[in-house]
Amino acid sequence: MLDAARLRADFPLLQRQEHGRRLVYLDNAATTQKPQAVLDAILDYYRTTNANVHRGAYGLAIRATEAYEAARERVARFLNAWAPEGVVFTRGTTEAINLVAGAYGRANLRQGDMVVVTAMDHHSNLVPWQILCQEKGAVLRMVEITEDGRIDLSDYGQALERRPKIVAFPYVSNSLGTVNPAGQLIRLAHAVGAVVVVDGAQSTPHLRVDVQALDCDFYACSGHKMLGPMGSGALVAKPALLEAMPPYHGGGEMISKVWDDHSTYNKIPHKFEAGTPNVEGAVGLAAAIDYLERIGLEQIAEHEQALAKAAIERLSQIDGVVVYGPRGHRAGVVSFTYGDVHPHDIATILDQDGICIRAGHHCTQPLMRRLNVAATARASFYLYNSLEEVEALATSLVKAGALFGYVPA
Ligand code: C6P
Repeated sequence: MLDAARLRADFPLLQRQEHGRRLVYLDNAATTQKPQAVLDAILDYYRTTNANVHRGAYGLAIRATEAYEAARERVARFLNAWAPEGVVFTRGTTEAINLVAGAYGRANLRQGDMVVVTAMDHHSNLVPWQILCQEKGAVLRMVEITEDGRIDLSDYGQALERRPKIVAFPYVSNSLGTVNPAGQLIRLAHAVGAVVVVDGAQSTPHLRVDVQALDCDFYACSGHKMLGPMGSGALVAKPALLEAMPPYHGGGEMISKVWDDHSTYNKIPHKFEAGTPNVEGAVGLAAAIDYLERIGLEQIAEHEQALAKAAIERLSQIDGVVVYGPRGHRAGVVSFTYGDVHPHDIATILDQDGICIRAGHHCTQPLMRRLNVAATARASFYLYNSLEEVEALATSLVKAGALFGYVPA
């Protein structure tokens, strides 16, 4: 396992206390904390390089543009993108998926066509497709999940028989921790001619991802879930698809020539980056990637899997606790309920012990309905978490249960 105590020292916020207690931050699927290296990169950018990009003819603006484009190349290398031009900076996964639905989907979907999503999709990979299908008179088909929280491959196969135009799924579920067999799902979807959109919000921070090996068509990710700044993220796409797509937002930077009544558009990726971009976000994201790669994505994945395994074992020993999602191979996300104690009460009580977990539907309401719960409590781990923190979670949870009359087994 990683030396979590040593890594923790890199994160200024984790040196703080909550309610007079050592901070145990277990809400990494929502957002991660930021290492000093990322904070330094952002500050350094503003101290030495800040100017608007792609516009100025002076040295400072040229250096700002270089920093921004170097960040794009860093993201491209990290995910083995087809080309840097295939990396569009966005505010995160949500905006990336909306871009695909709004630009590719609007141009290519016709009445009666089908879009396939799954019952474990985050609202960000569901609502944009709902809006698109409603607008186009297209059919939205939701693939079911199995009892143990995996995509039901037989239902997936049946959905593909209708030859959908677009298939969208999460590589890793934010509510269940399921790591979906992305390569297989993509191959099957391509075999029926579908374009595949992978929601990489929870895979990019935690697994080694190679989009060319996956051979997806669009891949969306969020910088803030991988040690980077809020409001940073990317859509990674096959350049030919981006070339053929109409723009998403109109404005400065995305144009080539503008006449009174029409415009021609810039080359990719700028065609999809209207307005002044989040340069600080891109620079910070590149620094976050440097940090992650120094540790190694394989090592991070292994570390989190060990924490999740320990958490599942430990929480399952507590009478009344139900842990959701697959056993065996999964990501560092552990969703659970404790008898009839409301997950929000669990989170509030744990907070008093300095432990931050998320409670709610995690933006996966269709999934919650299938689990027959309104909400779950969720602990999600990252490279700075430790087995001691898993133990602290369990101890605090038992204390919370006791307040509601539950006695540990
Ligand atoms: N999930 C969570 O606590 P944004 O907000 O655009 O960075 O990411 C959206 C998103 C899309 N897909 C998946 C699988 C996600 O997990 C998320 C964000 C957070 O689980 C906030 S709801």
